[in-house]
Amino acid sequence: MKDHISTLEKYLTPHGLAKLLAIPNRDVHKFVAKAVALCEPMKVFVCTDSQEDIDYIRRTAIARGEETELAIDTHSVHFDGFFDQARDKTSTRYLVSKGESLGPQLEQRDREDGLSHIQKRMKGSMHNKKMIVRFFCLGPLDSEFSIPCLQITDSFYVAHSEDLLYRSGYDYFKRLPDDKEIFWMLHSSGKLVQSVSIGWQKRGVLIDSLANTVYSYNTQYAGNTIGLKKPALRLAIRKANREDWLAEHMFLMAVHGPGGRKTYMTGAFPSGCGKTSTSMIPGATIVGDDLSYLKIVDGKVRAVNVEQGIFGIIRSVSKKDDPVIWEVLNSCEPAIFSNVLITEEGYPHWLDDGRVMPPRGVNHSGPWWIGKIDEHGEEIPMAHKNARYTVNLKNLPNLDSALEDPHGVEVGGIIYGGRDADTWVPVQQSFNWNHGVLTMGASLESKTTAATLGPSGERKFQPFSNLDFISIPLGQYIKNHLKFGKNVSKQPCIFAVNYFQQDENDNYLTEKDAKRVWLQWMDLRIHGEVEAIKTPTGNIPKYDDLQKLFKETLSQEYLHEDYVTQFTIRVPELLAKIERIEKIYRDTVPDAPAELFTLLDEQRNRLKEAQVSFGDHIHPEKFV
Ligand code: SPV
Ligand code: MN
Repeated sequence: MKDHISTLEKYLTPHGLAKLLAIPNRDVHKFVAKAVALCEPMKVFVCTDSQEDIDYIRRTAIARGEETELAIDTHSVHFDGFFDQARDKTSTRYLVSKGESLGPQLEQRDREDGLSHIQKRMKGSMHNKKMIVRFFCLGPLDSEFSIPCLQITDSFYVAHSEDLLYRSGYDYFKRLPDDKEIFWMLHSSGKLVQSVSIGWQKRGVLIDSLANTVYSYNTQYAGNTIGLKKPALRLAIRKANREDWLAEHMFLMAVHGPGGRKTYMTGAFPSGCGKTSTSMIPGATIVGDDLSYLKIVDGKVRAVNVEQGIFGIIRSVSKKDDPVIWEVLNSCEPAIFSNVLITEEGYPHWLDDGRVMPPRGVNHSGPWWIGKIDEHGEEIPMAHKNARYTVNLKNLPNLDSALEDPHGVEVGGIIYGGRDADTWVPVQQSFNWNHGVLTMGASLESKTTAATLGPSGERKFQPFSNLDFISIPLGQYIKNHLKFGKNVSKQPCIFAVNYFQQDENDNYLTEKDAKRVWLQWMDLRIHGEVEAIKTPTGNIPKYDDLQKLFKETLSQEYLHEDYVTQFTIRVPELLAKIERIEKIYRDTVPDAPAELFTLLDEQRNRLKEAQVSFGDHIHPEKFV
């Protein structure tokens, strides 16, 4: 104890130390003491919930050049290094004890070896820098969902982003009971040149689940560095596994149905597949766009948004398709833009924003002009495909009133969706909980996107849209979902959607705003107000119901021929998908539940029977 205090006295000012010691939890003092001894910062800033401290963070991010103010002075831009533009999956590893294995799906490293590697990488990493110590709460404050989280970073951009994204928790930490579990995050950007982290070849995100700690170094990209986002999700999945609840990569929103009723739905989509745009769709209200905790309370599933802001993909955000966020991003409400193009006049532009492309500006490659090429002779786009915006949810006019409800909201429906060119129909409902969990959640595939490093457009197994963050053996994770369903008296309905169906010429088969109709149909199904057609893979809408909903929701005519094309059951493609999924589970998931294989087999038999009667591509009304 004494040792920790003397270490802290060496690095903190008396004022900083007083702020830290006002939090009685000794583990907090210990963690900070270990971090300063390792990273050896020049100074330490302990951030409370006060406006003064929070303003200091933003001001310093700008003063140090980690962010630049834009024409609208509440807006700023941050650039990550050219090779540090997305989540790095291969450098993200779970530390495992000797003899432990999380299965072949997850990158792992021996714990002892990993911890000594961290010592090497982070030793002295904050020389000449200021360390920031911040306190947050994941989930609403003072709720059974709350998880306190301490973040240490040397990036004022990271600390500033977290202000917009998370609930400040300094006072909350002061009143924590001694035995409350805390998540711990330590981040250093490493060496900076012109405020950009240059050590990307030696970057890493190491997850030490045993100590509830995540270390991140030599990177600035938010997906690797914002401890409360994906690093904390990985720890939360372990915690949920121990405590029988679910930590998910899911939005949370309310669909507004007939008579003004609200039906809350969660949705799991891989990064870059329409999750954020669905969560803030016109006509609905948003609780969160990325992370949800789900618990069983009085036999019902209740959920909260882990966050209170959005770190959203800005590519394709346009006035026409995304009016809500467009307005927010063009208002004076605080926003951080990252890896966009900034014009000479100080305005952000991004890919597919529906405007004329500026001929020059500054982007993640430095000064940019049309035709600029990289070292391989490839043309550098005007902005990165994974460019982002960071805003607080309270600035959204369609924010749902339940964001801070400590009891969460009751979940009526759960949606799974991926970037799927040729198998699933635009919307279908599972026959029951287990069928949804196993043939939809556990069977999800999606094409890769710019949200992670590596090639885009490759079809990949993406169970529950959560594979990148699952920190327990996959079979165990699936069993937890089955058990969760068994323990609720009122199971939410499970749906699968597909916004990315394509024809043989790669044209998309559905318009972007059709999502609104699929959501309204799900609401009617949850309340038992429309019938459905039972196909081999799930229950699909009837044409008449969709025609009515297209008229009511979008004032559009919905052609019967479009319905037929979109809802055709593509048997060979669906059979091939079952083969792919089954093989992955048989070959690489030794603890997969037996029921998974049974349900996949039943689905295959239903598809084969239908094929015998109706052929390969089956008109949806053949199943009436
Ligand atoms: C995602 O990629 O799923 C995101 C952004 O939500 S990141 O912070 O990179 O995880
Ligand atoms: Mn995400």
